[in-house]
Amino acid sequence: MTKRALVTGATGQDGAYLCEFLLDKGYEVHGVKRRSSSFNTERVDHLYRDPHEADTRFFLHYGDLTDATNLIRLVQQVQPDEIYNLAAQSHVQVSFDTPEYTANADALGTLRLLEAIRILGLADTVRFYQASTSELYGKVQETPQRETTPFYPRSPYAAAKLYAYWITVNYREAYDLFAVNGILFNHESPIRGETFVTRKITRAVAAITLGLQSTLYLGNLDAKRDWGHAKDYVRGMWLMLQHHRPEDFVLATGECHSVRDLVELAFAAADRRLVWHGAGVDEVGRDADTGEVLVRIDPRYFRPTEVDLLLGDPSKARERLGWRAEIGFEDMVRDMVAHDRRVLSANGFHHND
Ligand code: NDP
Ligand code: GDR
Repeated sequence: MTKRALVTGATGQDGAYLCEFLLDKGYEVHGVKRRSSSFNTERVDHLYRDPHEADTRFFLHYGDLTDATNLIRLVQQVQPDEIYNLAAQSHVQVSFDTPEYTANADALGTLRLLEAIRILGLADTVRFYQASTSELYGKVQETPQRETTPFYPRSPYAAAKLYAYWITVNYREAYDLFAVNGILFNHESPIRGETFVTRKITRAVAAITLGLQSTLYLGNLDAKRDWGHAKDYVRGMWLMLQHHRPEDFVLATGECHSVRDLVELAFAAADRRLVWHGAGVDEVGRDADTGEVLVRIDPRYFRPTEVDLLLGDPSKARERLGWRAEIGFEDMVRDMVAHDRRVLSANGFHHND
């Protein structure tokens, strides 16, 4: 029997990798996309086939996590075996500007989807994955962070995701739903959104080295993250839903780097060596050979409350799921810079922060 998956957030970074992964496994995949005035399916266009063709296994449906009736109809129509809830307003800094919307989509959106499953009487048959996050640890209480580390959210995004985490646990306990939280540490790729710090840096390095941009403006260079590759992490999501019982898992590499390390590495991938001068908001990154200022600080990118350090302990996922991160940080950054150089050489550059 062909398995059927419903993926919210299918047009995002993880959604695109997950849909491809599930199609390769033989699934019929139903993605949810939002109505937009411009095309927003670029990341999954390569998966799409004309629905009139035989053997089509990838479908896109309009939907929104703020629209309960739409979600009920979609779950009813698709009758999925597995639901992956990846849709979210996923930008931490933006959540300080749009806290109510973020709570609506990320917290209540998760509840709406869980309720759709319950109302339709599918709690016995559906398996549900919730995209939880290392941002839950926020002001960290223990390092490295694992499944038992207490949460301390530091943004409207993290607070919304905290609700989503607990409502997922509650539906598992109250209704026996196979519902799990993947507590995923940062994961990136060449199709990462352009305003997250990794992709912002690799695009800027590409643009600077192609002569299309002069300076990269950043916020907190000292923040440290455990950065893995999205391709590895979507495999982990699937493994969680194949496990014999519903449990929450951390996915991480177990290694962390600062934003500063990332900038240096990205420039090195384009054969430019960076040296730092000054301190605080006056700190600059200069080209070691020419002295040209390539990186400056813009306090606009400082967050009202910051998460200083995230480092995950993926032992449980390794032991119980056989999962590990295979793509290393340096290879990933080099690949992202190379990708952005190819894209910008072909299409040019528009500024985006
Ligand atoms: P992206 O921002 O790339 O993708 C988010 C997706 O959600 C997009 O498809 C977006 O649509 C969609 N979306 C946003 N709001 C709504 C809404 N109201 N209704 C329906 N769809 C909506 O995120 P990622 O792929 O990086 O992350 C996937 C999930 O995992 C998110 O929930 C994120 O919070 C979480 N997460 C991500 C981590 C990471 O490091 N990447 C780590 C831990 C958790 P559109 O394309 O139209 O904008
Ligand atoms: P994060 O990712 O907040 O960890 O959330 P992001 O890449 O936005 O920030 C990482 C760190 O870099 C610092 N930083 C900057 N960040 C951005 N975006 N732009 C800058 O100019 C900049 N300068 C420094 C930030 O302050 C921060 O400390 C991501 C998202 O994918 C979430 O959805 C997910 O839940 C978590 O990862 C795990």
